[in-house]
Amino acid sequence: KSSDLDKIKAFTKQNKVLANATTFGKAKGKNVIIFHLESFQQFMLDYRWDGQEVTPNLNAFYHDTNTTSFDNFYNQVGQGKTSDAELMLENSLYGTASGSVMTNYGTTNTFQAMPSVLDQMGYTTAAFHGDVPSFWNRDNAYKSWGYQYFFSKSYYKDPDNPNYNIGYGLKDKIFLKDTASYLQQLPQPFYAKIITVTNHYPYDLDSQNISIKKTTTGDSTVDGYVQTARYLDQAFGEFESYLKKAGLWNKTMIVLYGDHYGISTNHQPAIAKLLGKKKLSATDLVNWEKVPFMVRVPGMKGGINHTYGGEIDVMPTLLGLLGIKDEQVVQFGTDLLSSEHRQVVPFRNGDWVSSEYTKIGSSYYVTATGTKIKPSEDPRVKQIIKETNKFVTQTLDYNDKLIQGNLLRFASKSELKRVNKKNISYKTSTG
Ligand code: GP9
Ligand code: MN
Repeated sequence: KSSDLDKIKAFTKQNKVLANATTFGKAKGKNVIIFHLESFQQFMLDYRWDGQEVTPNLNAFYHDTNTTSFDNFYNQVGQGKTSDAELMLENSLYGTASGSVMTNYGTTNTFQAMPSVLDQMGYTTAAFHGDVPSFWNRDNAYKSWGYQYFFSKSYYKDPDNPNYNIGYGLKDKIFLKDTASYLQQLPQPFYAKIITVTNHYPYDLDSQNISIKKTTTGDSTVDGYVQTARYLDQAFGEFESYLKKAGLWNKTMIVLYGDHYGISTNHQPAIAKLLGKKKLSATDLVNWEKVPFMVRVPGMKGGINHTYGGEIDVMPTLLGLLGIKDEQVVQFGTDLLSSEHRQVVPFRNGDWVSSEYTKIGSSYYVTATGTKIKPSEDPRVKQIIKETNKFVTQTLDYNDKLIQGNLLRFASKSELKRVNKKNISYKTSTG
């Protein structure tokens, strides 16, 4: 019903925050690149192994004076993994409690996604990925989101060459080389999303691409992770030099993010070894869900930002930097750069982290120290936790109603411009 949309609109309006006046529009008119770091976790940044930095190029980007880097940023994916991350980043909507929204609703639902919003501002929009287009139903979901182009595997040179592939698709270095030449041909300003894949479980790599020793936790599903993370880092380094050569580096807002964990918390003994800890606390395990979120805006002073947030907050944050008033019909996240940003990060299972407290199952902790608390012992804490629980439950509940009922279709034409899917085709000449 369209009145259900009104209720949800009222909820997100009420949670909406004021833009940050000093950063609003700092990237206005610039190209945008969203660079997806597959399975890449925050702990890898500045991590040292075997006497070396594992990811020197990403570390340099993390500390670049023009990069704003978030170190309390969490992945919030559910069963939809990569596809949930993509959905959150570009729609500020959560995945559903089970399954993948891109797969189950990507073809039929109405969306108001970054590509279609930027298309209306005169941007060229394109997604790049070295796997077949049907994975996670990307070919259909991207149309619904308004992507003008989707360069999937068959657009690349000799895509089925066994030496060019590993795991789910093209090796990142091979993939990024051709991606860079396509990028240079796009009319500017462009909005481009680039999805890497080599740093994916089971972290296999051909010997010629190995440049660091495996870790020695003794857990064979974990120990190759540093090797593929290093490979991803080198691939990013090469991509960076392509962009510099093409004169794109300083004309582009470059966003890097990790989509979800690479090493699941089923591997606690190995995680403890990687972190050099005897025992892991409950909050160590929540912190394990942190992923990078870094935004480099040429000419804008950056730094490490400690605000608590997650993937749901990316779209409003980027719209602010681009100077686009985010009067989106519905966004469940808020601008991380706004001083009014509510520092609560809901997870898909109903747990949450805030700058003050953390909920795991029915237990509560002080986020900073990991100390377990009994909320009932302090009326102030009890009240905050009650309100946070209410906010998180309501957010996830409204989100699921919106998606399952395809409620955005009830938005008026003036608040949500529809994508004309008939004009979009991702076919190459070879099919
Ligand atoms: C495949 C890739 C993997 O195309 O994006 O998705 P994931 O298994 O990480 O969800
Ligand atoms: Mn993934």
